[in-house]
Amino acid sequence: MALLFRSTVDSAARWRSQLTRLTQQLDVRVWPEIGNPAEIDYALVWRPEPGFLASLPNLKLILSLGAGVDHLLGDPRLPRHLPIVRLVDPHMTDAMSEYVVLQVLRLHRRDLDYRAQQQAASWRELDQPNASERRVGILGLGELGQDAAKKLRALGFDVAGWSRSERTVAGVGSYAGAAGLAPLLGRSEILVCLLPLTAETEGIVDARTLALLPQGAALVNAARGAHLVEEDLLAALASGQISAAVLDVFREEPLPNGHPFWHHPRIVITPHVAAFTNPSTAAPIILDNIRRFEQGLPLLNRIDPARGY
Ligand code: NDP
Ligand code: OXD
Repeated sequence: MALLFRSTVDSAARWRSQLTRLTQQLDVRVWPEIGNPAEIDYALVWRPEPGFLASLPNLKLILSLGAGVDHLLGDPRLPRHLPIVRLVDPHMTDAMSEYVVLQVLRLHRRDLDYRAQQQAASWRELDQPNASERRVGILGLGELGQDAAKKLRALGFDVAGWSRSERTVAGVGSYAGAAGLAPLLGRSEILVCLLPLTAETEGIVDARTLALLPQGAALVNAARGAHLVEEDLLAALASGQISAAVLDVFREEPLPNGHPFWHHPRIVITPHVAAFTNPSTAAPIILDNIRRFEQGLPLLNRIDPARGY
């Protein structure tokens, strides 16, 4: 049995050593040295080139190296008849919640204002609401959104989330479907995007969405760059409708030189690092799914290509 590894992230050596340490039954092949493509049974991939998976004639299972699968479903030649599983790693979920909590606290505690004051050597106390008075809204109440919601709730924030179907998370408000979006936005002083990128969610954070937030609201986007209409954010920041944004993901990555986000005083940028895929914890999860496949057991975290996540 051969497992092909291909990623745009420079992590092949660590993955090879983790995978081979955990199993002797798999012949791990790292792209581009894949040998005979007809021998590949499983593909563990991040952003493979479009058409690449279709070039493996005996592929049985596609495993995403990330939680998101938009990097696969955007391939017009993707072998959609094959099962596709995504990565759900509790350590990655913790990492995303760390990121969300860090950024929500940064916005709540007016860190950007205090940094600007420090630049101006200005000593001035700013108004500070309690966490219980700060309403946080999360777009996407899945694996990541639910965990972030619980951790923000534990810090005392007034949290609600939005999903396709109604979700129950203790102490967290739940809004669902198209009808639930405007009410969720209307109450969100800090909006966090943790949606998958699908045909329905692309461009969801646009001028209309931003206008429905309370004036002076802030945005955290840790999902995908294409959720955000970048010009609309810049316009909303210029008008004061939005007071600040923290962005981990961008339409073009790396964010190009000269992009207006780079030097915007009210935008914080991180380079798509909110939640890393860590081979030491992710490899056993991936191998467990391959074992399940071999034994004919139900796969974990299988995605629905028609739904897009
Ligand atoms: P899940 O599939 O577990 O959750 C997705 C959530 O979004 C669900 O609550 C789902 O609703 C909701 N949703 C999907 N489509 C819609 C829609 N049209 N309207 C309303 N709600 C919708 O995904 P995860 O939480 O595991 O991951 C979310 C995304 O985070 C990933 O797809 C990826 O893009 C991004 N990510 C970013 C990382 C980074 O480092 N920046 C790292 C990891 C992930 P329902 O519950 O009803 O199904
Ligand atoms: C993911 C990511 O989807 O890191 O896992 O963006």
